[in-house]
Amino acid sequence: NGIVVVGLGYIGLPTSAAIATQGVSVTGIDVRRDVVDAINLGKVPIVEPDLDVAVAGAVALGTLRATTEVPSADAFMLAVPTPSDAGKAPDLSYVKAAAESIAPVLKAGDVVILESTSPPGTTRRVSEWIAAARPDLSLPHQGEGRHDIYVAHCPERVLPGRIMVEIVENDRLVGGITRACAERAAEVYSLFCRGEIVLTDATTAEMAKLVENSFRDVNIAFANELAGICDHLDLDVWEVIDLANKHPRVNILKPGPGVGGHCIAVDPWFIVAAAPEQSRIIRTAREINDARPHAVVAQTVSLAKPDSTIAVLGLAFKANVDDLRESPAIQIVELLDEALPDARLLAVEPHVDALPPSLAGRDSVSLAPLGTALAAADVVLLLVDHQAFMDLTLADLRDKQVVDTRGLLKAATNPLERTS
Ligand code: SAJ
Repeated sequence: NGIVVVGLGYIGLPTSAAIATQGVSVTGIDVRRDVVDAINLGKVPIVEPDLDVAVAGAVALGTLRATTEVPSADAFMLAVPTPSDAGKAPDLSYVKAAAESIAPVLKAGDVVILESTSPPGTTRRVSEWIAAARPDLSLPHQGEGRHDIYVAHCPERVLPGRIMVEIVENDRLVGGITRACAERAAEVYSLFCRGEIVLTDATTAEMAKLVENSFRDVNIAFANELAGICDHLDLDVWEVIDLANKHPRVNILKPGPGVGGHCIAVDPWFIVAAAPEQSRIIRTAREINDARPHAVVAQTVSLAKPDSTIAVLGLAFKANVDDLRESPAIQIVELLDEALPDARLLAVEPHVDALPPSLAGRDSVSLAPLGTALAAADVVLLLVDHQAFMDLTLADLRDKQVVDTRGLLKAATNPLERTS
């Protein structure tokens, strides 16, 4: 009867394509008609390496189709957003709506899998929401032994930019409300995963996923704190980190202009919300990373004149993606425009052809090709280490003020040679 995937975004669409490529029939559901229509034409509304080929191939093969109406199936995967504002309770309304949208077509034996990153306890709530909509079915949270529907959490873990590789290769956690739930959900992943499939309970899987992203956030915060310390001590943070990382058990991440994207800057708050008293490092790391854009703006303002032309290299939240969601670069341009209203801001972002809404209405902000922006600029602010900027050197920018938040233009010589 096939698999239904609810939500055709950065996770749902690649997952649908990966399963459909194996010859299994997949129906993708999205509330957006334009997204559904594009996919049925074999087109992909997001930029992700190899996703376009996989979707076009599966649509041509006839194993992938998209629609707005949920059909009957054997397995249902929910891949919808779980937004959260700093420190506030996460918004589970999309998960609830997705659970309620599949409830009418569920039949005994079906498996329901929550892929969305979620606060501890959400998978049980999915089971409760389905039970409320379908009193004729027994659900696993009711704890009465055998149940009609199997409910599990299998958190997505793919890295944007490498999604099509990681969706197949990564190990997967499958957390069932009961063991039978985990076993049924694992069968679905064995259709397309080559990594290890590890069974656990639903709440442990929810927490493990949040811990993965919090681990990364805390480690990036450590690097960002070092950037502030080295700046204060007039040392090159990149050099300090390179040297410290020569120790066999030290592996410091890279400082940057802040932490963006939909996951790492959001998920730690789920833990803080669930255990506020206990989550001290996790909360502080979030605060350190959230403060970075302000530090970058202060440094740029200190180097610029009120009417400077500033080339801003990169708007995406990280290298080589087109995703501007929750990008610290966008926040930096907004803050700079407010701090220097007479400056001209030329944004260079090779992955998009229009400014995002929060920048589009601003007279002093425009998109420009790299060459044009560099020729016009007094100040160069490097925010994203895109491949397109890799050939730049400090020598190219010698007559300009430079703020390099990604260490791309770091001096090539040893400090001993620079001071002698
Ligand atoms: N960043 C730094 N310094 C670094 C590494 C990253 O400043 O050394 C910044 C990036 O520029 C970016 C942000 O952090 O703004 C996040 O980028 P990322 O590449 O670390 O992570 P995401 O958000 O693209 O994907 C993460 C991944 N999680 C982990 O690596 C633990 C991915 O595996 C998850 O599936 C994804 O979150 C998710 O959806 O949860």
